[in-house]
Amino acid sequence: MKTLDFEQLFESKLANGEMIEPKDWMPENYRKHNIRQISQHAHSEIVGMLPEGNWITRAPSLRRKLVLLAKVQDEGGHGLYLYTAAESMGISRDELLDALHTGKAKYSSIFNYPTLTWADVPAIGWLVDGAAIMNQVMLQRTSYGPYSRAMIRICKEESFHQRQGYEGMCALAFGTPDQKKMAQDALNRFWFPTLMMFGPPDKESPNSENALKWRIKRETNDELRQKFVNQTVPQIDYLGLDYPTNSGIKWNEAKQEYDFNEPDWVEFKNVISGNGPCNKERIEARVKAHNNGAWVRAAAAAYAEKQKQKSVAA
Ligand code: BYC
Repeated sequence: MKTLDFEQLFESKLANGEMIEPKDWMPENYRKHNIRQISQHAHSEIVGMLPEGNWITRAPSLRRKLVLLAKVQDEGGHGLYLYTAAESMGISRDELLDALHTGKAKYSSIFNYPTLTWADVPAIGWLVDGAAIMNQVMLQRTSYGPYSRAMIRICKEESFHQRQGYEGMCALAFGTPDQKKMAQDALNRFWFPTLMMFGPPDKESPNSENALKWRIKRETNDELRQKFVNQTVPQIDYLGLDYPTNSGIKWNEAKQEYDFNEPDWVEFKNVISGNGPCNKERIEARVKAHNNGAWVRAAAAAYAEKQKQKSVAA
């Protein structure tokens, strides 16, 4: 087949809502776009383990410790599914991790903020996992098969994460006055960084046009941000917490949705350029974990080689 025929086949698959699979022909820019997004997503999962992992030893009860441990492990698993999906596009795990460790690849801005009190753990489950699901539900129908299938599995686990977070917020918000104060403080600090997770406003989002054309994304950054606010404000009301200062949250009767203030996009640009409160600390922790894990990778590779030799000999 000529390239033109391949291209027509690719376009017709997209038009018919069919998945693009690893062995299918695809435009080079489609491949690069997916590698960028899927790997950024994978990096977000494994860097996202750090701020919460920090609280495992200090969880207030055995039950909370078990749940948090399971959640953080799930995130490691999500990273693995996503790295594997990215690798199916012809890039190696080493190249992907090297890009993270040298600061070439991005990961979600949210994980460059510190977790200062225990209330930040349920707030992350509620808000951060809530925002992640809002985005990921659409990604279950993304056009690249391995990414779509990874997202279906991840979404199931993220739903559990979101619920455990909200349940933890209920325990604090309906607890003692000091616990309620902690919950309020966590909401105040995480509100705007969570809104940033959806990416810059549509008019300043260079990747959205191709992402929508290729059905990698099916909804825009602004559409998802609005959906998230509409879903989350009634949850704040139920908790009996105040809206964060300067959030501008107000019901708009005509539009049947909540108005809200945009986050500080200058702060966002700073954070994704490596200058957020915890960027340096996060990358240092990742590089240290990677170096400490060298012996595990070497042992796994030696075992795999031995198994291969055995099967050739048999
Ligand atoms: N943080 O053109 P745009 C999770 C970058 S966490 C950092 O709109 P796009 C979890 C963007 O990469 C959630 N960088 O880009 C939860 C681009 O730069 P490059 C992780 C960001 O790709 C709990 C530039 O800004 N989820 O799951 O169309 C615990 C312009 O943006 C951010 C995903 O990654 C950001 N917030 O849209 C543990 C979902 N926003 O690459 C883990 C998959 C934008 O051109 N990703 N940038 O240099 C996506 O859906 C999209 O990539 C985004 C951005 C909506 C994030």
